[in-house]
Amino acid sequence: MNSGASTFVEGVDNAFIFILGISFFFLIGITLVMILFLYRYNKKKHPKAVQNAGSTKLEIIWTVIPLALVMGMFYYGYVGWKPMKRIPSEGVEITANARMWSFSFRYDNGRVTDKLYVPKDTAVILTLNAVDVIHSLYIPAFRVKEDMVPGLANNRLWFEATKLGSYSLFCTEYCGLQHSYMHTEVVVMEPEEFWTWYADTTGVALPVEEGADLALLGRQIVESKGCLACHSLDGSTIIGPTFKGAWGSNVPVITQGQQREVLFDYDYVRRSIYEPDYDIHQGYRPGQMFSYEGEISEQQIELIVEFLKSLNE
Ligand code: HEC
Ligand SMILES: [Cu+2]
Repeated sequence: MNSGASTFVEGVDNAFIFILGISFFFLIGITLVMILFLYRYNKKKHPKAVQNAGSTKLEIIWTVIPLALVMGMFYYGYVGWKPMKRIPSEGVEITANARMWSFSFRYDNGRVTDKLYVPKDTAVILTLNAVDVIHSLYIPAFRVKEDMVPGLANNRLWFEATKLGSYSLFCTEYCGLQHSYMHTEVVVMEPEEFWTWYADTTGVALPVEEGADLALLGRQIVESKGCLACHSLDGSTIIGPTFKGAWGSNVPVITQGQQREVLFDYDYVRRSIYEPDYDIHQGYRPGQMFSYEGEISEQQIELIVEFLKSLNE
């Protein structure tokens, strides 16, 4: 286990070990007593059964001891849980967005990332949103987990990381076919390093070097945003239409109840990403794809378009 990766680890692990210890004690204890009784009270040694009726002393013992044990469990559980619910008034605020099937994280200065970057030894307060269905954000190493419910306002989770490194972050609420694709990382950085990274707004606009392979950059966006969970590149239909050969084709769509054909061009792609339900590709259901407004920038759309074009080559 990643011992001590956040301030909650000790509290949660204490409760866990306490309960596990009691369970083991009874597992072994009861098994031993059972074996002992098998031996002691078998028919040869103890041919005549005896009926014992009523014993106040025994009743008190088997009430008081279990009560003490469960109160002990409650105590450790409560002590570990309380600080999680006491969200500090100051900290780094980040909005976590979940959708089928990817996470994205938005910082106050407009940076949007697929991995969660946080400073060490600093309170981090996540506001949890879900666009489509219920997801749940889980960081096992930090011992935090909270459901992400569409429409639930001010749903927050906080933690303070205490060790540098990368840790798994994943969705722990079965949210559809590709639920298992919903995993990413939390990267814990030294505070100075974090603030340098944060202030570096070149990250808001992607640095595209001259001569860079635009189609490849577009492909990386499409992969990291989870588009390929619904759109195939090989002509097959997953949940949405395939991207193969789509560029430049005439798409049969339904727009506000009217059948029409539109050219699969830049404007169509842009509108499909920002307003997916404006045109519905015939044969597909609306309400499957959710708007990426605020999550995918205009510049990223240009790169996605380069990638889609490249599929025709
Ligand atoms: C949850 C599944 C899902 C995800 C994820 C998804 N889409 Fe879609 N997408 C659909 C469905 C279903 C349609 C067809 C219905 C419609 O036209 O709105 C569609 C339609 C489209 C279209 C129009 C295609 C056509 O042939 O008419 C484009 C372009 C598109 N999506 C791009 C993207 C991009 C880019 C991403 C990732 C940023 C993405 N989609 C993520 C389900 C998804
Ligand atoms: Cu999920």
